[in-house]
Amino acid sequence: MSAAANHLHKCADTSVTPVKTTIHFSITDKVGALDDCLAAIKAMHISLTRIESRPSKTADWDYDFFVDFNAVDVEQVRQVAKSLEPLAKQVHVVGGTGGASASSDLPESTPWFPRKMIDLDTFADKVLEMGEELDSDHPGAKDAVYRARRAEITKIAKTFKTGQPIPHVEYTETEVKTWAAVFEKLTGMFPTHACREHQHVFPLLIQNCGYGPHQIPQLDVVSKFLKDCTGFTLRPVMGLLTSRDFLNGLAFRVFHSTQYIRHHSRPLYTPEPDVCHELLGHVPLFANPDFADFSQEIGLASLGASDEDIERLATIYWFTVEFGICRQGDQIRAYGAGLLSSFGELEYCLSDKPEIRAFEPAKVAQQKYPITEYQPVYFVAESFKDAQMRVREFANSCDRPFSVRYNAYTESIEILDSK
Ligand code: HBI
Ligand code: FE
Repeated sequence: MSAAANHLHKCADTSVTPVKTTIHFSITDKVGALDDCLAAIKAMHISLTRIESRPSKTADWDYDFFVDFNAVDVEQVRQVAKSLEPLAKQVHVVGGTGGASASSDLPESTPWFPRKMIDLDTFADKVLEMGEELDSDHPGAKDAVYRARRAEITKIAKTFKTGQPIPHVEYTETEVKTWAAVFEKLTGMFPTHACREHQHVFPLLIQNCGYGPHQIPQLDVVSKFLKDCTGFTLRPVMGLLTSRDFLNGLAFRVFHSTQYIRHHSRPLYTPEPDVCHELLGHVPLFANPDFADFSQEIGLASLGASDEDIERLATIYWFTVEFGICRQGDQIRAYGAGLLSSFGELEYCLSDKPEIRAFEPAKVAQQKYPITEYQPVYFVAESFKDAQMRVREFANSCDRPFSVRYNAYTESIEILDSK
C-alpha cells in the first residue's frame, strides 16, 4: 500500500476532526511554481500550518516542498493532491495525524510526526546530502565506478518498506579490503578505549553476526540480532536524514543505517556515516538495554518537537550517541560511535588534550561543536541509566504541550494528552 493510500485508509472513519496532513511535491522553478501550488491550496480555503523546503535529489535544480495543513476531511486531502498534480512533480501525501488516535487534538502548530512504524517509509527519499551525489571533496567524488556502486547499494534503501527483510549486499573484494583495514585498526584499540558495554557485545557480534576482518556483516543479520537483544532494528538509509527524521526513528527503536562503505583510497577517513561507522561504532551499543532506552528517550522527545528543540536534542545526540564518553570505575572510556569508529579521535578523546565536562543536558544542548575536526569538549556520563534520567528530565522542560509513549505491541506512538 502506498503512503497516500495508507494515510487515507487510516482516516476513513474520522470526518469530524480536522485531518492534519503533510503533502510532498517537487517543482523545478522555485518562485513561480511554488506560488501556483500555494495558490491552488489557498483557493480551497485551506490555511497552511508549515512549509519545509530543500533542494531535491531527484534532478538538478528541483526543490522538494513539504506542506502541512488541516483539511476538513479525507476527500479534501485528495482534492488538494489532485489540484497540485498539473503544477508539480511527484505529488504525494506523506502523512497525516488526523484520525490516527481519538485523543489526537494536538495544537495546530505541531509538526507532523510518525505515529506508526510504517510511517517511517515516508523518510526513504528525503535525504539531505550524499544520497546520490557526492560533495566535491569526498574521496570518491571523481570515481565513477564508486559512484555507480553507491547508487546500486542505496537503491535498496530507496525501495525498502517496513517489515521487509533487508536485502543482502554482495560486497566486492575492494570493499572487504577497506572494511578489513578499519576493522583491524579499531579492534586493536577497543580493549583499552571502548566502554565495557561495547566490549561485552563485540564477541557476540563475532559469534552471531559474521563480524570479522574477512567479510562485511549484513544489515539484515545484525538487525535480527539487535531485535533479540533490545528490540532495536536497523533500516537502510540512502544518506543523511534531517535531524528530525533521524531522531524520530529512534522513538520506534529504529536506527537508520547506511549500507555502503567509504572510498578505498582513504580507509581510515570518511566525511559521512558508512557501514564501518554504523557496524563498529553504533551497533554494539544498541545491543545494550540501558543504552537502547537512553536512545529511545531522545527519539520520543523529538516527536512533534519545535525546530528549536530538535536542534537541542540533535546536539545532545551528538555529544552522547556520537561523541559520548563515560566514567567506568576510575577510568574514562568512549561509548560514542563517532569515537569508536575513528582511529585518531578514539586516541585523542581519552588523552589530556580535550576539555571534559559533566553530562548535564541543558548545558550540553547549548554547546557549539565542529563537525570536521576533533571535538574540543566532551561530556562524561556516569552511566546510561543516569544519562537517560537526565534526558527525560530535560525533555519535560521542552515546550511541547503533550507527551508520548511508545506501545511496543502495536509499534505505535500513543499521545498522552497534555502534560
Ligand atoms: N542521518 N542517516 C543519518 N545518520 C546519522 O547518523 C544522522 C543523520 N541525520 C542527522 C544526524 N545523524 C545527527 O547528526 C543529528 O542531527 C541527529
Ligand atoms: Fe553515527
